[in-house]
Amino acid sequence: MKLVYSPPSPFVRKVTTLIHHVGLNDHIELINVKTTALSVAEEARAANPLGKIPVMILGNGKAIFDSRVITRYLDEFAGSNLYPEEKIYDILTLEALADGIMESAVSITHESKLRPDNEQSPSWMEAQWSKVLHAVKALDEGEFKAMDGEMNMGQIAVACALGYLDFRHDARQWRIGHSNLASWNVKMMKLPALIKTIPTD
Ligand SMILES: N[C@@H](CCC(=O)N[C@@H](CS)C(=O)NCC(=O)O)C(=O)O
Repeated sequence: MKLVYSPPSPFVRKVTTLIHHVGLNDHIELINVKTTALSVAEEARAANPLGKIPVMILGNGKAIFDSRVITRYLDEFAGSNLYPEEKIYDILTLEALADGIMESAVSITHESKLRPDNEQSPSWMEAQWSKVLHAVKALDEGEFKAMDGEMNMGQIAVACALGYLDFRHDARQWRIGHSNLASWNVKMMKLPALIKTIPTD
């Protein structure tokens, strides 16, 4: 199997964390690409018409995406039970929330890094940050049951989303007023697979 990826992407990090966590490293060849909406990497476009990463190419040449599809596939492949049936909708909802944080945070990054100054919209960026803060507040207030108990893919996704906030939007200080979530994150960050996948440029 091959994974078309890039270490700074939080969506990619969900997949690479799972790969390390379940010990699949030796089974997956990593293809590191630089890709953006304005300059799509050939390898990403060849495997995914949307040109987005992560995308995984299976042994039979078939490509699967996006991150949620890949993590479910690998969880089943490894038998790691990160999506236990009895909690499946809680876990998928938590993962969707984490992915939503990533989408908003990545869109702020793109607005500020890819667009020229005169095309940037501060009100758009603040609206996206407001989504991040609402999600962070709900997580801090314990609204999502799947945050507790046995390690699951929703929890890994939240840790990757928070890691991306630290990586690209540190100055916005998401921890202020969210001490429960900050403490939860400290505990999660003891997971070796999350330490191995801390994002870098
Ligand atoms: N919903 C997708 C989102 C993937 C995504 O947006 N990836 C970004 C990198 S963080 C990307 O490939 N951007 C390049 C582009 O938009 O063409 C997933 O969960 O995999």
